[in-house]
Amino acid sequence: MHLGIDSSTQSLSGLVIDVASKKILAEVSVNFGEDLPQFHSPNGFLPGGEAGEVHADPCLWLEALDMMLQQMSSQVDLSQITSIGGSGQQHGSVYVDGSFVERLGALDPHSDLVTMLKPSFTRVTSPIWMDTSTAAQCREIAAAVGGDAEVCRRTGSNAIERFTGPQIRKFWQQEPAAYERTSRIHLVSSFLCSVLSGCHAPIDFGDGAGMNLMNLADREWDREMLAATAPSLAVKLPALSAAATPVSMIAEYYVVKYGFSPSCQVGVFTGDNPASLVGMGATTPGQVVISLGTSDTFFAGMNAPHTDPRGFGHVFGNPAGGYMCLVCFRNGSLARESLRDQYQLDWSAFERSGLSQTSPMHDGNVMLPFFGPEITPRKDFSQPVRSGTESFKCGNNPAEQVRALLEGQCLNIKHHTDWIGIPIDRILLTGGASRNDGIAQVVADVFSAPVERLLIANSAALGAAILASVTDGHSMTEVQELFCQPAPDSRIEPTPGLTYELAMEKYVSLLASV
Ligand code: ADP
Ligand code: XUL
Repeated sequence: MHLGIDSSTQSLSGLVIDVASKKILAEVSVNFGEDLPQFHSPNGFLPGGEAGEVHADPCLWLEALDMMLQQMSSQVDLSQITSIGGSGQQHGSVYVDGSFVERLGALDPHSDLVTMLKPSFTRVTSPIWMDTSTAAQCREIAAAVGGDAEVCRRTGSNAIERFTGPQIRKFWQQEPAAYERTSRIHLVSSFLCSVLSGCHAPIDFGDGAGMNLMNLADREWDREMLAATAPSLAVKLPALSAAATPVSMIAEYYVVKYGFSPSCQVGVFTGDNPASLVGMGATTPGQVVISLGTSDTFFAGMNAPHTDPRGFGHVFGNPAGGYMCLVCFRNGSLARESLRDQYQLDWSAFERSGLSQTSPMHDGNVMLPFFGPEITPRKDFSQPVRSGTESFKCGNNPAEQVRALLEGQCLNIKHHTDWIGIPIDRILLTGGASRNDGIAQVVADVFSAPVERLLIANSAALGAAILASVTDGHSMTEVQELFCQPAPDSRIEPTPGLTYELAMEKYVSLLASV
């Protein structure tokens, strides 16, 4: 049996798989807001941050880990777990002093993780991926190494506000003494892996690439990026390693407290998106995942580490080897909800029945589908831009607006992921809006590729459990075949003979005109 742990923005979940019986044996989730109200973080972070700062209390993640394991121990016999894998929200960082590793080596099963580890934090709160407070540091880092294109060439992404390097630079600038006292800077993933294994764990190539510090081609810390970020950084960073590489046996604390076997192995954790790629069964290039959540995210496996010439996309290490791309679109469900509410519609207007009132590329109408600032492309939109018939431009017919919004969103994703250069065989759709067959049909049509949805919703935790099985010697592909199955009747084929080439030309020229 293998345990996968995913520590995401709003919850920490555990999922147990059994390869022999091909079954998911247990799933437990601790919701940070509901289950741990004492941390005053209803959405997993501390509200009220100023100037774009979004931080979380790292003690919250420790308490959630204890709570999840406690609940899990009443559902499964944890002595049967042979290995643990994991993932964490990307980019977030945890800062500890030299006492951390001694404390890890002496965890007392009669106490709890927060009480024992809290004194070692040198930065009381952890910046997370929603933080946008480091624009100045991004500019400074890029200038020091020769511009954003050079940062992207080295690390796979331009200098990005939420990425860990700019966050570390800000900490060094604002709290130099606390930075000095910091002996190790972990990501959320490597922090939790350390806490379970009782020693400093490495950062994997997937999550490490989300820091603007790792050289993508060498898979080592990039000396110039480190020098441009903060002094003496090399000695404060964990080692880099492939995800699922064995780190150590689980610490005795968990053996005594929760009944784990002393021989249970802990493997190197990764980021939630690389873990999702594994859990969706989409690690092989040619398959792509589109997640239609609060924002929309596109990610896919890639062989070579070529980067986005427009500078919007990111390249990370793929836990299966090679690379993966990730592109985020801010106006995802938020834009679909804005349009729905503006016209007082419900989701049925976005279903096939609603869309059947119009035809694809209806009257040649095109919409830039942005209700607020967008990151891909980076532009401060405040409302959609429309081109087409007068009636459409006036926003008259709700059915026309819904179709143009969905087509515009898909055209925008397709256009901004064209640099990946891999023909798409299959699209795996996930996230809250993926259950909508109308939206799924538009995705299939615009991309001219079949769309499938998977049986399991928590793909990061499943990916973490699959990585745990790899730590224990299983083949990733074989375990993916057992667990990453499409839901029955979930496949949607592109409409025969339909092509969006002309619509794409119109979309790109409308985008260029604003
Ligand atoms: P996140 O994980 O980013 O918080 P989810 O993946 O859970 O978000 O997606 C939530 C969103 O899914 C909601 O905000 C809502 O807009 C959208 N959604 C839910 N049901 C439907 C539906 N039937 N059709 C379209 N969108 C939907
Ligand atoms: C990716 C990103 C988020 C976080 C949280 O770059 O910032 O997807 O990983 O899920």
